Amino acid sequence: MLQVGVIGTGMIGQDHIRRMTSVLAGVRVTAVADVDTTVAASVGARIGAPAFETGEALIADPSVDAIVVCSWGPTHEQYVLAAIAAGKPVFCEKPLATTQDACLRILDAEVAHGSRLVQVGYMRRYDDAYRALKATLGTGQIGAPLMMHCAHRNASVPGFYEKEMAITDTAVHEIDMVRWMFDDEITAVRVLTPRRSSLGGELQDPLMLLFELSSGVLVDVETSVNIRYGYDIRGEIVGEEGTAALGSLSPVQVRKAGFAADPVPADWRERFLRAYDVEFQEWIDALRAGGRPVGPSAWDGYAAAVVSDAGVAALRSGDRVPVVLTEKPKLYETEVAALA
Ligand code: NAD
Ligand code: ISE
Repeated sequence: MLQVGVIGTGMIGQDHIRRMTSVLAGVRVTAVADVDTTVAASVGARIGAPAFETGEALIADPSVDAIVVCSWGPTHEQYVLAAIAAGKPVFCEKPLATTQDACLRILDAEVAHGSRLVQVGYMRRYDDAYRALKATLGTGQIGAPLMMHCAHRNASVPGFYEKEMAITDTAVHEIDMVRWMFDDEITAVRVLTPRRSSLGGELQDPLMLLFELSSGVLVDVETSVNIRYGYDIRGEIVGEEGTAALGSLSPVQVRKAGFAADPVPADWRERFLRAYDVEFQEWIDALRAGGRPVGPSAWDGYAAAVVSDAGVAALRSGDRVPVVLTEKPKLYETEVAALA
């Protein structure tokens, strides 16, 4: 049984605790921590796990074999570094850290440790629809890929959400997905700002991002975070001989009064429910089998942060901003993600 401590017991922390306590096999949540100690105490009481005063105390506790970090992005670095220093595996929700310099410090610490400990929560790699899209691309039936059109739509976002977050918090999922989908790196980013939706108040929403890949493939991503009608994730690859797109997720379509309707999920919890389950079960199984994570690595977290930083620079300047990655440490060449 893998004994897990969860740092950050907000929305996604509670959702991951629910899946680790009621859905998945081979895992037990043995500790929780949150800067909001009242929330941590109440979540801990619900599952019979102690709430620690600090994340560092949780990481050091012998009842914790592995750590899940679900606190706010700017706090990820300190907990991931503390987990590496303790030699314990750590699953960190996205983003790995909020700056590329912080990600580099994590890479350095993991490389110094000598083997992988870190996995980043880029769950689209575990989604049935994205996996089927990647498999279809791999068969060659649509020919060589030329472009991909993506949309990332949220019904609404909290008041503290700022325009850069459409890149660093939202489109960062497409950044990781695209690198994985095409086994390629993004080499430059442009960001266009269409007419502003009145539903987002002062927020510059939507945005249109354009990624260039080293193969020449172009990917456009629309982020609309006040779309109201639901949580809608779209993706279509255009190949030389055909196209392939994420399909409808609903097993039922209602036809009534002259309309045919597919339900749209309310939020990420509903849309990626199964992807999160598969992501965590594979993480748990990998740790129990060999002690090392095999999913999205600290390198993937770093690469996403560099592209995301370039996106923010492109948004501010209106220019095309090149993406420059540091040399990939050997550790991430040899410990290849099993999900390639
Ligand atoms: P949230 O605000 O609901 O929860 C975050 C929790 O972290 C809060 O309870 C807060 O008190 C706690 N926290 C803040 N600083 C802390 C610190 N220093 N130490 C311990 N706890 C601290 O936010 P959320 O929506 O659950 O998001 C949390 C993380 O998960 C973010 O990094 C976010 O990007 C990520 N996330 C990922 C997905 C996904 O689809 N993979 C979806 C939502 C959120
Ligand atoms: C949130 O943090 C997520 O990761 C969701 O998947 C994304 O759709 C949303 O825009 C983010 O705020």
